Amino acid sequence: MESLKQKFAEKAIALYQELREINKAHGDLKVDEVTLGQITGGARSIKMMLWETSQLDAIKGIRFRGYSIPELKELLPSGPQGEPKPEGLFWLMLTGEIPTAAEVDGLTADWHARAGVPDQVFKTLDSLPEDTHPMTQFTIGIMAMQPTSIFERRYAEGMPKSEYWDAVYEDSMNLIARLPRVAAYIYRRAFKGGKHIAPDTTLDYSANYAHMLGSDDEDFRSLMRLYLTIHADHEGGNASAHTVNLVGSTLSDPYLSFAAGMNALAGPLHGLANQEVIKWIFEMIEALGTDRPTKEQIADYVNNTLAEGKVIPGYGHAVLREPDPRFTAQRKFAEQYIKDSNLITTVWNIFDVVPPILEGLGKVKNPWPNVDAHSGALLVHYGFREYSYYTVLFGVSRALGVLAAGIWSRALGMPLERPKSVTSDWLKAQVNK
Ligand code: NMX
Ligand code: MLT
Repeated sequence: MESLKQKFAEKAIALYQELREINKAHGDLKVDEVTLGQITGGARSIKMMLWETSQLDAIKGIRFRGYSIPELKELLPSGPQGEPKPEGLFWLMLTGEIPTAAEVDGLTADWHARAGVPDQVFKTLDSLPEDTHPMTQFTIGIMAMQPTSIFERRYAEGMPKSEYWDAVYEDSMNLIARLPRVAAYIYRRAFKGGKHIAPDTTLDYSANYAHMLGSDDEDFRSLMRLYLTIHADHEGGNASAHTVNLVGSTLSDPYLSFAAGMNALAGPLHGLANQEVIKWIFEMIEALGTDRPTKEQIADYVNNTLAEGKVIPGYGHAVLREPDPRFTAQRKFAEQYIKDSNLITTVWNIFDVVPPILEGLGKVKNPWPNVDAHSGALLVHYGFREYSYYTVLFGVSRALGVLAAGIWSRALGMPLERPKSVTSDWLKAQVNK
């Protein structure tokens, strides 16, 4: 059986040649225009990077190598209850091919073999105050693994450019393999009195992570498979992916670039929104004195939040203009696995209430829920109430997409990323031309 690395190399070498020729023949082809509003408006929609692993459509949502989430659920090798294994998605993102069950099992085994975490990482984490935010612990844990970077060592030894992708591949595989252990360690030290649980190498990537967090529930394992699959990638322009891409383009190794991306994910307008959603719902339940608020009560609470000048977490998106298919996938999961939960019913009632209110503001471009609107309620259902941890789960999943994309970037010889900035005087001069 051809290894993942061999398969990737074949595809990448062919695409590298093809892109060189396309660039030579058509490098001057105009593919986009930039408006003044895009410069002052967060660079929305400006096409400025290659990202092989997934592409986002404003209406249809995310496609991983052309496949929608329902298609991935159909096609990727899955766990016993039918939820796709993220190992399969990683394979797909690197090769463009749906792997066989044997290939996915091989990747699970490879990651188990690479999963040893240096003791120094645990010592570093143990030196932090226990109430350090889990995302801060996560980036520190990633940074504490950086001294093991193969890319850094080989670069210092004079590795030629043609080998960059190989070293990035090795670092990325090691990092992905180690992340669940580090992430579970953070959870157990922050919330379970430091009673750690050893990995179980008979389990797949998601079930083993669930196990180390403290759950061997079959439904929770299924949730983790789905969760780690759907959060993995959202094309290259989102803040965490773009950060990993930017930092990686300086030839910082995957530990450095992934840690940088996780610092972007830790912001409340990005990945931290999953913590903010459940915090906001818990506060609403507390304020209203009921754990099953009516739609009228929810509407009042939403209006109060907006009147206080805050955003409704879990709603809106910089690209999407329809409900996020990742929200829909989680809703379907809840419909299938969870019967009569007040919290999940509340999430669905919020879905009925919030969009018309946001639309009524007349400025929100997308009133629909994003991925973060649903994930917390599912985690609470399975006993994970410590919402400050939720973005770490997002981060473990995001590693799969951004690190796969990082391997592609080095294989395709992508240069240092360096877009142009302008001053307000320059902008004014354009207006007055
Ligand atoms: N609640 C209240 N106001 C909102 C919301 C919302 N959920 N979404 C957008 N707006 C406001 C936004 O603040 C802006 O107001 P102003 O002009 O006064 O500054 C206006 O609507 C226009 O913003 P948009 O162009 O619609 O949104 P933008 O692309 O700038 O931002 C988000 C996208 C996702 C940052 C924004 O929708 C938001 O803040 N949502 C809540 C936080 C959230 O759920 N983030 C998670 C995103 C997914 N992820 O995991 O990364
Ligand atoms: C993501 O998954 O990265 C978020 O939905 C944000 C984005 O795509 O901009």
